[in-house]
Parts: sequence; C-alpha cells; structure tokens
Amino acid sequence: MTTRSENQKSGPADKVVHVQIENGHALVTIDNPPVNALAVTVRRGLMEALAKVNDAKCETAALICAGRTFVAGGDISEFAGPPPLPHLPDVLSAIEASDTPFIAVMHGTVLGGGLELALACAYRIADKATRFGLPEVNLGLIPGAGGTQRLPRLIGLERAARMASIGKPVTAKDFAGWGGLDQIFEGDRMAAIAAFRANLPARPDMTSARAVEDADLTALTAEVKKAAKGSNAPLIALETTALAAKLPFAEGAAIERQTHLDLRSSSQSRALRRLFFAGRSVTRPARLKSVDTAPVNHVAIVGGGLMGAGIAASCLAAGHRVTMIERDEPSAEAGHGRVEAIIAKDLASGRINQDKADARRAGFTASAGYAGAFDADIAIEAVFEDADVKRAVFGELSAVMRQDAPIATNTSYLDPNMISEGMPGPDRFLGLHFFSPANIMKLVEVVGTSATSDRTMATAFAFARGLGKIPVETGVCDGFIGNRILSAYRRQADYMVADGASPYEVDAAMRELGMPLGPYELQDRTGLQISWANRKRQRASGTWPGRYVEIADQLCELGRLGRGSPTNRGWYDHSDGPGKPDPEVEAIVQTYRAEHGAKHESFSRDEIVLRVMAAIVNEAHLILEEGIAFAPEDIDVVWTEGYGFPKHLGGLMFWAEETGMAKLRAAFAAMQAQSPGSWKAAKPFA
Ligand code: T1G
Repeated sequence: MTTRSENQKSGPADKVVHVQIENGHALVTIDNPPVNALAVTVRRGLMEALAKVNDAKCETAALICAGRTFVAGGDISEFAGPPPLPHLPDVLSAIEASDTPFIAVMHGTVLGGGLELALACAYRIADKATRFGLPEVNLGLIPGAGGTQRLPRLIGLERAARMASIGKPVTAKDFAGWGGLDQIFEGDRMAAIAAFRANLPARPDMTSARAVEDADLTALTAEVKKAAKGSNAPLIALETTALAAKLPFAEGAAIERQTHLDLRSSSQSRALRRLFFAGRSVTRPARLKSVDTAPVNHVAIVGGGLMGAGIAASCLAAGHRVTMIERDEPSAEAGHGRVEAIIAKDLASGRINQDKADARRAGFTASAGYAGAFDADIAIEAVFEDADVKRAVFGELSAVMRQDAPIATNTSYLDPNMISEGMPGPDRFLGLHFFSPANIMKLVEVVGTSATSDRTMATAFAFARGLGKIPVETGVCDGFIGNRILSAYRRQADYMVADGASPYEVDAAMRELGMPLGPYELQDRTGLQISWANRKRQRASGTWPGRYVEIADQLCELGRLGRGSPTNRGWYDHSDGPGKPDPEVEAIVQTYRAEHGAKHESFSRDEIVLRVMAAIVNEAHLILEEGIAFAPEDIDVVWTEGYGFPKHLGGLMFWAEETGMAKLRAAFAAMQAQSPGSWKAAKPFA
C-alpha cells in the first residue's frame, strides 16, 4: 500500500536548482520546498549546475538552500521503487571530484542525504543553530550515498558510528569541534560566504581519500543492540560504518549502497516509512488545511490532578501562559506542587536550563475559582471522570470565557456531546483526550461533537501540534480509537486465560512481538481499578459484548490493584522488587477454570499473538466501518504513539497486511468458537 505522500514529485530540474556565476564564483541554490529533499529533479539539477560551474572554471561554488533548511535528506517518497537516475552517490562523487571546490553553506536540519552532500563538498560552513544527523535508521534504512564511509574520514570512526546507528542529530558546535565544519557563522550567509572565500583555506584532501583510524566499538555495539528493540537497521548501520577502517572508500561505499537498497524493500523500512508519512498526514487532516485557526497563548486547565498537571506542564513547555483552576485553595496548591515537581525534574535532568524553568514558573498560576479563565484562549477540563462533574465545569467555563474560545474535555471515554449538551456556543466544545503522563506522551485523540466547528477543530489540532503532540481525530464511541481497541485486546487475553493460557504466557508472547509490556503487566502498571470500573460500567449499561470472565474482578475484590497499590500485588507479586508471577493468581485462575468448565487448552506463543492480534485488527476494522477512524493510518498512529505497538512493525493495520488476513481470519474463527457471541465480525472477518 503506497500512501498519498509516496507519489509526491517536485518541480523540473531547472526550477529546483539555480546557478549564478559572478566574478568567477558560483552560487548554486537548491529550492525544493518544503525541506529541499534530494528528489531526482534536484539530483538532475545538481548535475546540470556542476557542468555549468566546471565549464566556467569557477574559482569556488557556494551551495545553499532556499527556505527553512539545507537539504534534510533523500526524498523518502521515492524509496518505494527503484532509484531513478542520476543516483545520489554518483552526483556526490562528481561534486567531490570537481576542479571547482564546493562550499556547503548550511542552516536548519542537515540530515541524511543532506549531510552526505555536505561531506562530498570541499568545505563546510554553517549557521550556529544548524543541526546535523544521519537519521536513516529511524526509517529502517542506513545512509546510501557515502555517509557511513565519508563521515568517519572526517570526524573519526566512533563518533560517525554513533551518529549513523543512533540516528540522533548533533549541534553545529559539537560537529565543528569534531572537525566536521570549517566555520560557524551567525546572521547573513552571503556575507559569511564572501568572508570565507576571501580567506579560503588550502583545499583539503577529498574526504573519501582520507584514512580512518580503527576504534573499539564494543561499548557502542552493546548500547545500540539494547536500544534497537527489534529494529534491524541500527546495528547494520554501525557494522557498515566500521568498514571504513577496513576497506578502501570505493569498496565500503559499494557495500553501503547495496545494503541501503536492500533495506529499502525490507518490511521494517516500509513500515517505518509508512508511519513517517502517516504521522504527518494524520496530524494535519486535509479538510482542515485551509481553515483559519485562533491564536492560543493563555490556556486554562481545570483540575490539578495527575492529568491536569501533566497537560499544564506540556503547555508551559510550549511557552503558553497557564491558569490552573481547582475547587479550593488546598487543591490548587496541590496542583501547583505537581506542576512544579515536573518542572524541577526537567531541570534536574538537564532537559531544560534554569532560565527555561523560571520562565515556565512565571507563566503559571493555580487558584480556586474560574475568574482567571476570563481571557483564556482555550480551556481543558481534566477533572474526575463523572459526567455531572464535567458538565458543571463546562458551565462555569462557558460563563466566564469568550464565546469563540474552545472548551475541551479530557475524558477518556465519556461522550463530549453529552457533556456539552445545552451549553451556549455548542460549536466550541470538543474532546482532547491526552494520555498519561500528559507531559511525556505525544498522542492526543481529538473528539469532535456533532456541533464542533471546523475552526474549533483546526485550532485544537494546531494547539496540540504546538505542544509537540500527535493529534489524531476520532469519532465518538466507548474508548474512542485507542481504548476501544485496548478493551478488545484485554477481552481476548482474558478468554485465553480462562481457557488455559497463563497470564504470564500471554504477557511473554506479546512482549516477544515487540509490545513494551504484555496486557497483564500493563494493568499492574496502570492499576486494575481503571478497567474494573469500565467493565462495571459496560455491564451496568448492557454494552458488554458477550462472554464475561470474572478473574480480574476477583483480583480487584482481593485488593490486588497492581504495583504500588496497598497490597503491592495485581497479576504479579511486586512485594520485593520487579513483579514476579504469583502462585496465588495461578490458583485463582485454576479455580475459575474448574468452576466454569474451561476447555483447558494450551496456546502456543504464535497462537496467542494471532488470536490477540485478530481481536485487535477486527476491532480496528469495525472502527473504520463505523467511521470512528477515517483511515487505517489513524489507527496505526494511535496504537504506535499511545500504546507502544512497535513502530518497526508499522502499526496494527500494516502488520495485518504483512501477516496476511487468511491467518488472522483462521484465528478469528477459533476465537468465535472459543467464546460464542462475543465477537462482532468486521467485513474482512465475516
Ligand atoms: N522526503 C520527503 N518528504 C519529506 C522529507 C523527506 N526526507 N522530510 C520531510 N518531508 C515532508 C513531510 O512529509 C512533510 O510533508 C513536510 O516535508 C514537512 O515535514 C539518501 C537514504 C526535516 C526535521 O529522515 O525529520 O536521506 O505533510 O512536518 O516538523 O542516503 O521532516 O507537508 O506534505 O516533518 O519541520 C533522511 C525526515 C532521509 C528526515 C522537518 N532524512 N524529515 O520537520 O516538518 S533518507 C530524514 C524530518 C536519506 C540518504 C538517505 C522532518 C524535518 P507534508 P515535517 P518539520
């Protein structure tokens, strides 16, 4: 499946690369918005520019980019098919071999092919705010145009291997300190070019011609293996970079290129590239692209508990002024303390400096009463999950705030239509479901009511993106997209435990797939009482679908509410250190099976994964069929960003395509036989 973005194409070669030659010097400008990706048109344009520069026997050629950044990489949308000519390695070798020395003049984020382009130039100068990186591993790739072979020849093997395998960008200051830059400048780049030209250093050896000193990469290898979590590219990038100390450039570069091309067709890279584009298209819904948004500076947050404090801290980190509203002064004080604790932790960890911490503190107030919200540009309630309490908050906010300022509920499953029913200005209400801890988790489910205006939705999306969040639109159903799928996931797991699987086997199987935690470990981490409350609510309202397994309820009734609960037990025993399987739980499970005539089936790990995933994928398709989610990518982004589904598997829907629906259909049929009447089949499973 190629996404919309995989068919992007840029303008003709002479429109994306311009050459000006004056007084024997050339200025080559790449202008391929939005990030000057090295599309085939740019590669063609560079070859044409090189020919002009060589014909004119220019003294130097400065290479700059228009717009917000120097080249940010190869054009990812081209990677689905064979690379069109000219190939990037050939373009870079031609630039490197040119009689005219090229000066890469950089700004913004110089990533992937952009850094490779700079490495092929004779000189590199950059604005002081520029960052440099080889992030290809985040796409399941390794550099494919000499990056793993030239970079070690410039900054040393260990640093180059780290940049290529960890994939994180570095600052201009660091990169220059390692020998990566000839100069750092501030302000006007044309002046910087003129000054550099006036004092041009002797032309250095071609980077590709330099020797590389070997280095001990043992520690880095262990670090990369640990961080990779099932993703293949990081270790391959490290091993390929290491070749620079063993092979001549041409041989190492040839191996790098072939490895890069092989990885392009790998499932992991196709998965990661799909998520790359999905993460951008989903967070900017097409229908809202041309809708104007209201500026947001002052945010009112009602509720200073865990969620309210996390949301407030996120808003402060984005530079907003925040007013926290609580029911009384002691509660406001407690809320203030929670936010202060987050700021202090960020400061202590070095994530922010003292100035940033002070600015956040200065922008924050917490008090009892709603008066402070009168000039808020948006308000978010994060109070107790009770409809009446939330409706009262909405009423108070409506009374003091401007009519056009959005008012959002952070509810995780209540219907925003019901919470806002009868309120004045119905088009301003919506749900913004943040995930805990809200100052860390990026996912936000944006839930419109039947009356929410596009302007309110567009403002909410822009606000969430401004917080560095990943907003995904969802329709209204119990649990919206994420928690509804989680509920199906847990239901199927419980059915297998009731019929013979150990909860610990289920956890191990799902962790082996790549989930950070299995369903039972997760409940112990978040607390069993949350899903218990949801099960009671759904049973009371008659919406629980089919078979009901009481094992989790029995644990809750015993006070086994998870790690940190008074018993410090849940599905596991956490009483001394990391959670351990608990014989008491196994006895409870055995008793349950005996009392309910369970089938005592044993499930292989593959069967556990297939049945759980069939439940999840079936629910995802029902969500699509009901119009709760608007595209498979929405679901993939929700479950990778909010629930830890491994990104190198591409998300639920991509994983299902790769696994094949026939296998999932067989597993779904077995589940229906296991728990008759418990599964509504989506079309692909009918
Ligand atoms: N190719 C194609 N499109 C890209 C792109 C790329 N490399 N990078 C960004 N875009 C699009 C993106 O889809 C969005 O499109 C718009 O640009 C703005 O992006 C050859 C093989 C540079 C830090 O991995 O990390 O080089 O939604 O919303 O938040 O050996 O984009 O507007 O239609 O993310 O300001 C290596 C990936 C590639 C960098 C800017 N490079 N990009 O962030 O904007 S492989 C990367 C980013 C490679 C070489 C190897 C970020 C950014 P639309 P955005 P942003």
